[in-house]
Amino acid sequence: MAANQERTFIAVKPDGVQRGLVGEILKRFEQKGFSLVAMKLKQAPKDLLKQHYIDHKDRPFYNGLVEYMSSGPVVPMVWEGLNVVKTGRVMLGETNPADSKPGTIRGDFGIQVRRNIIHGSDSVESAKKEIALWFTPEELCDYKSCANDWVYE
Ligand code: IDP
Ligand code: MG
Repeated sequence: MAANQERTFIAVKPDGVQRGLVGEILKRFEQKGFSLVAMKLKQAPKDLLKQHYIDHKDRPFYNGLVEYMSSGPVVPMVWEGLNVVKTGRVMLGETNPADSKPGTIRGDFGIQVRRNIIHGSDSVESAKKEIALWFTPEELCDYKSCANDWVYE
């Protein structure tokens, strides 16, 4: 896999969808230069959300997190580009919006950790797992963005 074909899983959470932030979030990833590989609007079943957050199953906030994530539709997406996992996390900000700098998505649009607008994979390995959990292989579009010739040297 070429380095600039790294992929990450990003999802606008129910609060981000309800607050009309889908376009703003798409805009930030597009303007950065990353390529959109897949996207949908989905009312996620609880089983899927429990699996998505399985690493947190023993945390006190696990059940509340699954309730929050199932409280409305989410917008799961796959983005591609050089270091997109790490850079995506920087663009999101810290887990708690209160600790997130202005200029980040959580820093600009959120206040509380339980309403932090957006999910992003924390490693290439978890990105692979999350993409496989939320999308079928047919839903992932393989194409080269014409902008890549200008985004990368
Ligand atoms: P991340 O989303 O920045 O990767 P994680 O630690 O993986 O953060 O936690 C997953 C999600 O669980 C967070 O995005 C947030 O929605 C929720 N969460 C994390 N910590 C807390 C907490 O202390 N109380 C309530 N919810 C939390
Ligand atoms: Mg996480």
